[in-house]
Formats: sequence, structure tokens, C-alpha cells
Amino acid sequence: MTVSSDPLTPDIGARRPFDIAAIRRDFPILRRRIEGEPLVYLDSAASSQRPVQVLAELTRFYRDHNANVHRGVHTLSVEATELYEGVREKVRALIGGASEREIIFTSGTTASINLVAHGWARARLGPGDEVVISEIEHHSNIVPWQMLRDDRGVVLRVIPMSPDGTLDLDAARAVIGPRTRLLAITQVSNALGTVVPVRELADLAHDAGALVLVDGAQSVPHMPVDVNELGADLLAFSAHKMLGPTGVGVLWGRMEVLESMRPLMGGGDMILTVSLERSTWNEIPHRFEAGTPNFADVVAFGTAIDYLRALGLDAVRRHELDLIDHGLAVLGDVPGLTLHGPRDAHRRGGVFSFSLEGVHPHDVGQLLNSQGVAVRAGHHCAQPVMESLGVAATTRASVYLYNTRSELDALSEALRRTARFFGDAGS
Ligand code: C6P
Repeated sequence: MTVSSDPLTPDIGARRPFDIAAIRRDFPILRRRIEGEPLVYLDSAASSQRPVQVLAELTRFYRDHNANVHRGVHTLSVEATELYEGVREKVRALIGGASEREIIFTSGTTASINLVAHGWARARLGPGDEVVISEIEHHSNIVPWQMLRDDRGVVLRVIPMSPDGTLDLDAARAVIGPRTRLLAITQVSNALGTVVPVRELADLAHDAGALVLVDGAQSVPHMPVDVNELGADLLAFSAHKMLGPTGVGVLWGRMEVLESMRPLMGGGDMILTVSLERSTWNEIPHRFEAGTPNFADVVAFGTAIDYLRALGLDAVRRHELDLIDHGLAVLGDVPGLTLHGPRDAHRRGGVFSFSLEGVHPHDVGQLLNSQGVAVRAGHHCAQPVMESLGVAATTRASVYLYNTRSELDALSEALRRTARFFGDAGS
């Protein structure tokens, strides 16, 4: 296959060891100025930025290989199919799955969880069966289970969060029991940064005979995740939070679990045969990928995985732990700031969710933006967490592999100015 290389795109292999200056050069958007100030991008939990290598791969695919996958006998279609299918192996290697056939491409974490809820659970669970979630889940891992409860009489049980945003194993033991059929749990909370002890919870669930679905949207991009060490039966995550394009996600599942799952959508490519009377299903994973898949973005996602693996997810986590330590220190000094979530950096992902006394989180977000600092303000699609904290919303700064300590200093300075601005306005 002819793959033209782009001399302007730095080689991903040269990104090891972790060289933050070189990494930042790969992300041209970080050179932007916002409101006259250098951009400080602290919203990667919502969506990460993409390096030039991923952008180049997307262009290269459309320029040199573009054609629909699985459908053509012509060269371009064969090349596109090879590139698309090749990404399954990259994902498998990233998360330690047994076979690339266990990798299903979806449109994102939300679609992956819904596929489990409506493709697996809807057909297999009924009245009295219990699905266990936690209080710190994203709406994507709450609402599908409520739909199932309302339609199928499944009982939804919730592991409560402690005041510091952690999940207590004793509380989990009181909820997970002989009627539990599925534990659907996040590995890292997007609203608090809590790192959940998934392995311990998964052991409890497995002892009860239940399956374990892990929401890896905020973990897979940031730390080594191995499905075997995690004790997961199913894992969901999104490409756009890990240097990849939007509109791509993954559902990984152990083959025997996927074999017991029904396709959610019918259409092209997911069938083996179709007559006007009946259809038979294609093999896994194609059975779950009806219609033309988002093949160009999947190919570029493969380059995002190459980038992350070249750096090493252990190095990414180390870098983020340093940022978390530093962030805890500099935010702890901001007058009137309450930081939510665990105190211990090792129990945290790179998320700082906070309240600034007397200032609405949206105003904090606006004032920070006027100083070049991009954060998210709102309920972060985790309203039960907000309710538990007794707030309507928080301001959230989140870091990734391209952020620096000095950007967190800039955040802290901007927050001090924000607090002074509102203090002066109120006096
Ligand atoms: N959280 C945030 O700003 P999608 O939107 O399907 O790619 O991912 C959904 C999702 C599921 N679980 C967790 C833990 C998440 O953080 C997210 C997305 C973004 O926190 C957008 S709300």
C-alpha cells in the first residue's frame, strides 16, 4: 500500500522520553491567543486537543485512500478496509484485550454504554434483577439504566459517594448482592476526579455472579488501563478525549459477553444474509456496526493511539500526577476556593472541580476566559454529584499530557483576580 509520508509532520516515535516542549509543539492550537492572552487550555476532560500527527493522518486518509470499507473489490476500498480494521488491533493492544474481534467501534462512550443497556441488558434482565451504579456516574451511565428500569422492571441500586467524593467499599458491599446482574461503574469521575477502586468492586460483583461494565471515558486517555487487571467484562471510552477525532468510541467486551448481546441497529454490513422474511447476523464485531462506519476518523484514532503508546500511558499518568500535586497546592492557596473531591493526588485524575465563594461558576468561567483560561462550568452531566455537594454547578479545570505547572499557576492567578473582581464589585 502506498502511504505517502508528510515531511512536515514530526515522527511520533521521537516523542519518547516525555518531552513536554516537543509535545506542546505538536498541538498548534496551544499557540492561540484568547482575548489577547496566551490560551491556557484546561478543558480536556470535555474534549482533548489533537496533535498534528492525527490531523495529518485524517487528511492523508481522505487524500490517498478514501473509499467505503468492507464493500469494494477495488484498491482504495481494500486499503481503507485494511486501515480501518488495523485500528482494532491498536485498541486491543492499548487495553490488553484477548482479540481484536472484541473491539466494537461506536460513536462514543454514550453509544457504547447504550449498546450494553439495550443490546445486552434489555434482552437478559427482568423484574427483580439488579443493576448497580454509583452516585458519581456521568449521566451516560445513569439514564440508560433508568430507561431499562422503567421498561423492564429492573431494579437500579446506587453505591453512595462519601463527602470527599470517594466510593466506600463497605457501602458497595451493602449494595452489591445475589440479585446483582451488572455493575456499571466509572473508573474516574469526570465531575470530581475520583479514581474508583474498580478492581475491588469488580471482585465483589463477580463473587455475586454479576458482569462488570467500566466507563473508561476519563481513565483510558490518562493512565494505563488493562481490562484483565481491571476485572472488566465490558469497557467503554471515547476517542475525542484521547487525542482522537470526534464521533468515535469503543466498546470492548469479552467475546462470550458479546456473543450474548443483540445488535441494536439493523442495516448494511451487520448481516450475513437477508431475505424478505428474515436476516442472519454477521460475525462479531461487524454485527454491532450497522451502516457505513466512521472509517476516516477511526483511522485517525489509530494515530492518536500510536501517539499515546509512543509516550507511554505510565509517563502520561506520571506527568499528570505531578500536575495534580501542583494544582492541589496552588488552588489550595486561592482565597475563598473550595476544592471538591479526594485530597490525595493518587486517588485523583487530572480534574479540579471547585467553587469560589460568592461567585457563580459560570461567572468564574467567563472571567477566566477573559484571561485566556479555558475551563468548564456547569453540572458536568453529573447532577447527582452536584446534589450531593449541595451546589447547582462547579467550575472545572482539567489537565492532560500537554499541560504544564505554569499553566496551573496562571489558573491560580486568574482565580485570584476573579475573586478580587467580584469582591470589589460586591463591596
Ligand atoms: N464527559 C465532560 O465534560 P461521550 O460524550 O459519549 O464522548 O462521553 C460521555 C461520558 C461518559 N462518561 C464519562 C465519565 C464522561 O466524562 C463522559 C463525557 C464530558 O465531562 C462531556 S459531558
